[in-house]
Amino acid sequence: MQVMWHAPGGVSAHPGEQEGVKLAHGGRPRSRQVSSTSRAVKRVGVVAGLALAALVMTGCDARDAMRFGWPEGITPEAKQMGDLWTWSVIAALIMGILVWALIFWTISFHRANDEKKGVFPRQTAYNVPLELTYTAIPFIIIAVLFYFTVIVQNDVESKNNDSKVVVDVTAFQWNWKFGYRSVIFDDGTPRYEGAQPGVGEGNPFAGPQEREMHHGEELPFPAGGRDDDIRTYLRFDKIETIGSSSEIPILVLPTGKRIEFNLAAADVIHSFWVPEFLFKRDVLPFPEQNHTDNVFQISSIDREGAFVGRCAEMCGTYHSMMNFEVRAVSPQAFDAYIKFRDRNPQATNAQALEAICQEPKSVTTVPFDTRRKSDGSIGATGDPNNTRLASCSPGGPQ
Ligand SMILES: [Cu+2]
Repeated sequence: MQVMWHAPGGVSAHPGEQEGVKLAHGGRPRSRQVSSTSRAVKRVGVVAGLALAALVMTGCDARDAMRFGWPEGITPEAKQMGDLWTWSVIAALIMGILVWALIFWTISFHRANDEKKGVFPRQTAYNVPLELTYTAIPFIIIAVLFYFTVIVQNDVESKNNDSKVVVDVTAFQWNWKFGYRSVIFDDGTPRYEGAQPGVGEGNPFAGPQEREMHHGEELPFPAGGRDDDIRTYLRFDKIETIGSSSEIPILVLPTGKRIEFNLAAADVIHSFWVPEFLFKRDVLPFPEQNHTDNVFQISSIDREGAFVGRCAEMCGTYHSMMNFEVRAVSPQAFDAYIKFRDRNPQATNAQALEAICQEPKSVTTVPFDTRRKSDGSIGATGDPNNTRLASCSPGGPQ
């Protein structure tokens, strides 16, 4: 129903027709109004110019700027997601600019002036074509976004039996364990099978006694106080890399190969996140009972390098330091790495990395001090103003 103004006596009247309204508001001469409008337009121009200058002068190149804050993806799936994000933001910006333009057009060129002042504006309700148009357009926008989202999501979640490397990822408070379940070598030598039934040596999921020993006080036991023997979903492999308070676990992976990740948590819910994969997935204890899809694949890592990995689910005291590193190396170097570790079960991951001429320690993040009763200094020789562990060497060859 169209809203009408009614005079107290029941006689319909436009407010402007009532005496005194015009006088009460006064009014500026038309010339002054035009000059103030052009001033407003100029101001908008200056602000837009400054915003553009800020963008250009911050030193981002165009491709950085077009990612709108996202990291550069290093997998085909990440690139698809990055493109979806970029185009979604562009669509949102076009819509935003259109709306801003309409707002500024209205407030600049449809201000009350002497002629219009006090006159009830023309009403445009019940314009059926217009209403149908602005109902239909958002539906079309949603449908297009939905279509491309589903296409990309299906690709990101797709799995096949073609993985060349299968990795078991185990998250625990507050670190990571990576095991190689199977590897198909690049050089054609027989497939490596590394799965080990049962609890392997170096089990990081020790019972309450060991936890007490390490931390100086008993901690609440996670996973509902269940014992180790019930956590049969946990995977153990011959070659494993376990993070500790003095070493960041480095997950070595080959470039250009399909890789499968199997996720499981030993205690509470964590989340496996490599920002450059533009992907994270929750890591749950008892994944089957919790009805989670704990397996995902990437079709390849497109370049060599070190990429930080993080826990993205608030999982307790040291959640923020629960980091790891993905080290992408050439397929040949990866073959050599697996063979070295297979032949030298006592060797550390750092030694294996050195053996393939890789920086033995993480270069993207550093370990953390787990001691609760810290006096602020790291070890006897530590610098209280530098909280980094003395034993770690960030940086190194990139
Ligand atoms: Cu966590």
